[in-house]
Amino acid sequence: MPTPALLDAYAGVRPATTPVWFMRQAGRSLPEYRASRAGTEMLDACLTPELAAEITLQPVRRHGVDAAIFFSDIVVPLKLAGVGVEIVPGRGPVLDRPVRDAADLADLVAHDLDDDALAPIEQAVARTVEQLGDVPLIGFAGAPFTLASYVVEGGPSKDHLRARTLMQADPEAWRTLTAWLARVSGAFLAAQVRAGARAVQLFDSWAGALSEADYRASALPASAEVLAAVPAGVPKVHFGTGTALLLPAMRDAGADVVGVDHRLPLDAADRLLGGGVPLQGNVDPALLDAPWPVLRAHLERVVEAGRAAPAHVLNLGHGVPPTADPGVLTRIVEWAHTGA
Ligand code: 1CP
Repeated sequence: MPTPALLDAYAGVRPATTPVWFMRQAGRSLPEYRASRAGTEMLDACLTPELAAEITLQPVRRHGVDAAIFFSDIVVPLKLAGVGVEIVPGRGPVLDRPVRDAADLADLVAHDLDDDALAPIEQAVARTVEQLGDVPLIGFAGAPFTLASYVVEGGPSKDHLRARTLMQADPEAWRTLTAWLARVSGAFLAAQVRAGARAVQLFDSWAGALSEADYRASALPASAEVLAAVPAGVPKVHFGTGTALLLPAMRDAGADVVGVDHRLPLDAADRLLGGGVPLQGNVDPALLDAPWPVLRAHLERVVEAGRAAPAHVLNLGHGVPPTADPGVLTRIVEWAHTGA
């Protein structure tokens, strides 16, 4: 059987047609997702194997994308470790007990994630892979810095101020926190690979809030631990937003492929990386709502700039907005595969 185009591209071998998938391709942009989720809390859906598998498969059936990404969330390993966390509709992950002092931290890191607790993840991945045929499944996890932002703030934040304060003010507490997050995120990722995920992506969505020096000193080591939990031979993608200044450091954390948001043209990303690194990205999600000729011209520019890299996987610069027209996503896949 030939290697799927996605895996060739992740290995740095440019396939005949550009592989494409979308971050957050499963989710509220799809009516079938909204129907499947009706009456079920987000984290309950993630922990119900049949439902998680069904939702993972929906965008593959509908759009014909080159990869599935496992339907879950970056806070699922915390939930499985017994931490009080929920995903509040319209808001995002919210913790019962944000980590604000030494007692909060001691309470958090007393939780552990054993392999039994990961059973629903392995079951969901195994079910998904069975039904995917040759389409590869991408497993994912959140990077410790981005997770620490939720854990310290207690919920979504814009500037991640409290997390960045802790990082500087109490490096020892920060190391304890990020080492724990690396362990649970790494276990979550390794479980997905054991059950059949053929590539992984580490989301450090908010890493762009850091300077390169702070990233290298205080975020990279824990991210490297998560990536090191993935067996050799499984390609590792590393993604964040606003990371133009961090791309070489994110590669140095142990990534094989670097994801780029819409702010930086892919040829500039290739130059910053010194060449030789397969890239993923970076269609501006705002253009999904533009007239097709405008979007098509943007797609052409993205793919042209991506030729600077050894290989390129087309994706958005960040997740599919819930308001996106799914027909536009299908059209992007057709365009990537046929040029029409
Ligand atoms: O299709 C897919 O991409 C797989 C599913 C997936 C992934 C990869 C979900 C489902 N979440 C994630 C990762 C995730 N979760 C990230 C990293 C990627 C990114 O930056 O988008 C982050 C930061 C989260 C945290 C999170 N979960 C937020 C963001 C809040 C904020 O700080 O702005 C939100 C809104 C969620 C909820 C969530 N996760 C996933 C879905 C489909 C949803 C929406 C739930 C719903 O239907 O209401």
